[in-house]
Amino acid sequence: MDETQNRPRRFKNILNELGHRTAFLPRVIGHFDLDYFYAQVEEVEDPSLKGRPVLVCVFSGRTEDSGVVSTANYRARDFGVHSGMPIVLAKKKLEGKNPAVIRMDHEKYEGVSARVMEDLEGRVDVLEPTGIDEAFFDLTASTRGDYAAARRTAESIKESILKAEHLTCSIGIGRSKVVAKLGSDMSKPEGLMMVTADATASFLDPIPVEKLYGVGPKTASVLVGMGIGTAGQLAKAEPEELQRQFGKKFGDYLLLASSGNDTEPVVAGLEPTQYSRIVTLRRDTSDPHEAFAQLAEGIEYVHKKLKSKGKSFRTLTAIGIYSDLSTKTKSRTFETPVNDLGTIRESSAALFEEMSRSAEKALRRAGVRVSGLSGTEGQTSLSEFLHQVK
Ligand code: DCP
Ligand code: CA
Ligand code: CA
Repeated sequence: MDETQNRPRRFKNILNELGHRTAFLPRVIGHFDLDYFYAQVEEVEDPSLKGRPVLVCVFSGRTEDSGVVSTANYRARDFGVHSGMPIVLAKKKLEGKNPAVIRMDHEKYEGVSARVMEDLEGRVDVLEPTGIDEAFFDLTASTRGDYAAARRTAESIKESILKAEHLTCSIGIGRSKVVAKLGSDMSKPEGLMMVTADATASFLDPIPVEKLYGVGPKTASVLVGMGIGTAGQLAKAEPEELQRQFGKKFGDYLLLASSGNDTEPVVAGLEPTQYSRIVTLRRDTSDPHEAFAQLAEGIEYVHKKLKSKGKSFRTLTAIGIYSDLSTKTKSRTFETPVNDLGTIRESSAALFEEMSRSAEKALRRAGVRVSGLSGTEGQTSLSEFLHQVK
């Protein structure tokens, strides 16, 4: 068995303390991403879905089918269905194909995500989650820069997630975050792609610029306008010209990224994917107004949190915990990210009102949660900036 598996925490701490020694080793960076995440979780829960096209959807509630596809399994993607597509259109594409249309259950996916991240955390040197189903990780210290050892660790991660959660994932390994992310993207599904240091330049050469981590559609179209379509061409661009177009920080990043020399470290810690506050009511009540009034502070807390982190959200959830301790939630997803106090107040009041109509029991606790976070004002660091471009 490879020494990086089930490594005792004490050994890991020693490795971390010796971190500075890794400066002499070639970096071994990984990127992990679960395959068709929400839809795969639904397949695991209901095996009868296997083989059918599966759509996980966010219903807006206006008409029976209004809303969008959150994600689809690969069977559905074969017919041209993708994330963000209106449900009506997706159903049209799957006419006669017996699709399963499932309501998104964010709570459930968050739970699976938390367990997966915890497992990963124990198998790598440093874990940096960057979304509900993905993370960067560093294996430089534990593999001492050896890619064969890194492959064994990646395989053990895949096996473990498959065994514990019955989920498949894709992993990319390379000498930088950009290379690792390309590896997991390109090897999907159930993939494992290793790009050794020597192979990096030839690997990157033909890659279209829009596939590079941190390069959004806007940046890509500016680059293409400059006659730069591939990573190979970008790596040969004039630094001054890139700096003029994109500013020094991002211009320099583009040059490094395109040659696999981006130096962004893997930074430990969970990027919160949501903020929430639940309060216990002074007495159990069936009156949504009485409950909501006591949630004012919780709402202000969530709003302050968003402001201080410079984040907006797309999904607002009202949480009700009843006298028998059962939980009920009601969510609303906005077309574009929002973060103002008025919207949070009004929308959560409406959600509580709605929730109370179908509840038989009295509320004991009430809460509000915002999720689907994205950055808003003035990015503070490059890594934060890159996290938003996924
Ligand atoms: N998601 C969403 N709306 C989007 C994109 C994604 O709600 N426009 C959700 C559903 C996905 C999850 O986030 O399951 C992870 O997103 P990914 O981009 O990683 O896509 P998938 O995991 O679904 O598919 P893939 O196998 O391509 O990674
Ligand atoms: Ca995924
Ligand atoms: Ca992802």
